[in-house]
Amino acid sequence: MSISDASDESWRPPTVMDPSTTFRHKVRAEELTLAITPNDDVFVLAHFGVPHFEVKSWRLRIEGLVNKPLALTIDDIRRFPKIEIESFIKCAGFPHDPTIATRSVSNAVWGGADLREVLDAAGLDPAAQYLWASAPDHGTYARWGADHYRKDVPVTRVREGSVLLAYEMNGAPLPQTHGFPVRLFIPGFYGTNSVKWLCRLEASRERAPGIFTNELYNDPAPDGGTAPVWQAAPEALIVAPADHGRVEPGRHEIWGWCWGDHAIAIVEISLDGGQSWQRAEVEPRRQMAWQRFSLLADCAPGPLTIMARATDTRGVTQPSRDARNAVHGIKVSVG
Ligand SMILES: Nc1nc2c(c(=O)[nH]1)N[C@H]1C(S)=C(S)[C@@H](COP(=O)(O)O)O[C@H]1N2
Ligand SMILES: [Mo]
Repeated sequence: MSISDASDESWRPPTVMDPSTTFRHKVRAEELTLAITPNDDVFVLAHFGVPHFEVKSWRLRIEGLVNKPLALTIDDIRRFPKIEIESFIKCAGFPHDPTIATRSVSNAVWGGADLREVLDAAGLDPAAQYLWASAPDHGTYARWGADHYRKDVPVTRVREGSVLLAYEMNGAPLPQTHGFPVRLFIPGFYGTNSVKWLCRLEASRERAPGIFTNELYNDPAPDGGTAPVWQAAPEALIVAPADHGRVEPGRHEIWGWCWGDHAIAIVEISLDGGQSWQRAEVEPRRQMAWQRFSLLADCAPGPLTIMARATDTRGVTQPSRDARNAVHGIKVSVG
């Protein structure tokens, strides 16, 4: 039987979905006070719910355009040199609507094997352009249904390095909800691409078929077609003061986190609904981590709207509205 035969179930272990409906977890922006998000606070998004299977029946299969197909156990993966990358993870938001900003973001240290090395061991065919990454979770999400979760990543990104077969988050084994035992982790790409509960990587000349690559997570492109939701756009999130909170009149530190596939060079803060902007301090980026920005500002009594706007090292700035990375604004009352 061909490995690409859809009826071949051998690529995945017997799986039970629990819960078997969309599972989300998220803390409020003002709770993201630590540079490294504690594991319990890292947001969770699982379209179909959370799959459970026995690790002893789990393998990561690497096949398709490779000279030496592999079926790796967790111990096999741990034998590759372990690398650790501090990186933000940012959800793209609604898979079918790029105009809504959902602002689910966290920052963690991801530990695992560099996929580039694992592909070298499998003898990746130079003709391969994409890696199809599949997981056994299945069911329905909103009005869509699928019998597995599959994304693809360009081989060029994997060759740049630091794309992980991740088995640790902040030094601990991956929690079940975050993809135990192994997930793909692609620093700089939107979270949707970092396939959890990874079971299969297929090297191909073509992009992967399926709703998560063809229908969902595709943005309208200028040429009238669509573009895959891969690299994360620049964005800033205000942590303090808390949205809808109250502060005393006087000087306050306005601060938060900013991130993007490219490092953030500038964050500007507006205290007047976007009419005027002041430059905040932005800390330099460590690896692919989010960066802290801050500004000391005088807050006079009354209602106050605070906005933060990031610009990356290429000069790309956040749109003011109708985008997944639209400028974040909060309202506080001073007095
Ligand atoms: N197998 C699988 N991987 C998945 C998903 C999923 O539903 N199933 N959701 C994706 C989405 S949309 C996001 S934003 C990230 C979230 O990762 P986290 O839950 O560890 O924060 O996982 C991605 N990987
Ligand atoms: Mo997401």
